[in-house]
Amino acid sequence: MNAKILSAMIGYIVILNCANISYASIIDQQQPGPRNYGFWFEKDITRWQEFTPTMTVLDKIELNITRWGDPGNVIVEICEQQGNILYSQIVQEENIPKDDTYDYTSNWISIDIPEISLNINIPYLIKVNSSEASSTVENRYFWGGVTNSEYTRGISSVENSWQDYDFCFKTYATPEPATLITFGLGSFVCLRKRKIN
Ligand SMILES: [Ca+2]
Repeated sequence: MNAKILSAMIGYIVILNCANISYASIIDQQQPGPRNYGFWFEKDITRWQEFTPTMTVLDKIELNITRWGDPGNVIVEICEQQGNILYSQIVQEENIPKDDTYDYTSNWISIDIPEISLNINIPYLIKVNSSEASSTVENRYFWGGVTNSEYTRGISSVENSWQDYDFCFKTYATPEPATLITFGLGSFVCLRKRKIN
């Protein structure tokens, strides 16, 4: 048997077997920073960042958050543009590192999402607010972001006054096994055709 065909067949079998295991998710959309400005949020002040996925299975997001004092828990939502909430999670205050120095030290907080399906090339929103009103500046959350951001697949909630600002975020998606199987079959057929020709 031709070595190329044999190796393609082995690759095909490996890919088929891989379809039965779970894949590590990879970053789809992001404004990774570094943060150079942030906006505070509280119970009645919600901030949002728009993103437009290129992959369908969203399974994690990360947000760049600064916490001063004890501002309550963070409420994170993934929403459709029309407002429908696809997913909502409360992140407990104690799971968000505190900036004791009040110098806007920020951290990436990670929110695992039980896989939800998104439509590619359709914009969605990540919305953030908190469970408590921020009565003093010493007890407040800030979502870090970037001025003159080059992320072009979405705008932020402060777009009207801060054009080209985007909040720092990362969306993670799981590659779909079907895509890999199709790729595997395609490679096999291509190599076979090459041999026949
Ligand atoms: Ca943008």
